[in-house]
Amino acid sequence: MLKEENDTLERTMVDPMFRADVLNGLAARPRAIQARWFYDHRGSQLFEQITDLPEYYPTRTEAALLDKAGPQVLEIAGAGRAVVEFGSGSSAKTPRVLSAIKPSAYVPIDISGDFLRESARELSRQFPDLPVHPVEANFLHPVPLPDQVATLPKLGFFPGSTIGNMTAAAAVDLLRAMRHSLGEGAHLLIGIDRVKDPAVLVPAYDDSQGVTAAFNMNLLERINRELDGTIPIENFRHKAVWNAAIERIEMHLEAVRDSEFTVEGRSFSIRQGETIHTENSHKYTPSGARLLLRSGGWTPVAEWTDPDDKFALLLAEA
Ligand code: AVJ
Repeated sequence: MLKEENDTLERTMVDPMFRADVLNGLAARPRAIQARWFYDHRGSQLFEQITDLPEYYPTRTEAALLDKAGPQVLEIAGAGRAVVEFGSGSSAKTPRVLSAIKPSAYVPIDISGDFLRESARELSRQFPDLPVHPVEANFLHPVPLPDQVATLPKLGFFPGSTIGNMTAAAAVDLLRAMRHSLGEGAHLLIGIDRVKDPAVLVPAYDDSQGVTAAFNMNLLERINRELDGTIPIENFRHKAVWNAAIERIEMHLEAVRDSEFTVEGRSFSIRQGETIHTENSHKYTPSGARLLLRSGGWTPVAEWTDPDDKFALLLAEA
């Protein structure tokens, strides 16, 4: 299918999972909608902008760690592996890893086929000799890998502290699923954000330019666009809070006045001060991160951090 045709189709198509999650989430108490729905076209653009913000340290800190760790990962895990990236998205960090690790194949796994094919094409341009085998799948469940990489040792790659979006319980399930997907003898290279001073954490999720606010608010705009919603956007504001007990940043959309609206014909109301919980970003201490990996069936074998210990890259073996 041509790219243009595909875009047109997509604009008129609504993901039934999005619809169900929004309707259930607005009816639930507390109200909550999964963070995965941030990433429509506009949301993905805004996230790209977030990664460049002065306050948002994770992306650039991890990029430097990947450069530092590359040669050592190669030493420990060996060349000739199939690099399997979970939630490859736009694969922004992938070239850093591929050039250092000298893999025999690259397997990007993503739930969004459009992103996947686009980034697979881009990667093939940059690494013309590297076989790329994209897999469109939900990696929360074990994913059968392509036959072409069956006999190769695997290196899983899960950057960006994406695991932080999950509760610890869900993260453990995911790590186990990855272990199943990758098999015996596999390694996993994973980025995990650190617990730190809320004076650093909160601005990373509530930046001075308001990009993160726009990212959060875009979810309401997406609901209005795709689900025929009448949410009065100006009645909501972005809120980022550090939940110290659970060691996570929470993003909410807070009603600044009592509001009523409909989504897909269903009526909802929210009182001033009540919120819709839209994202968790769990942070881990050094021992917490290692315990998480071990709980998911992975043995930590190496770890890299920046001088301020803002972010960690961990290598583990199955
Ligand atoms: C892509 C989930 C790692 O939690 O830091 C950035 C998403 N949300 N700013 C994060 C996000 C608000 C990001 N992850």
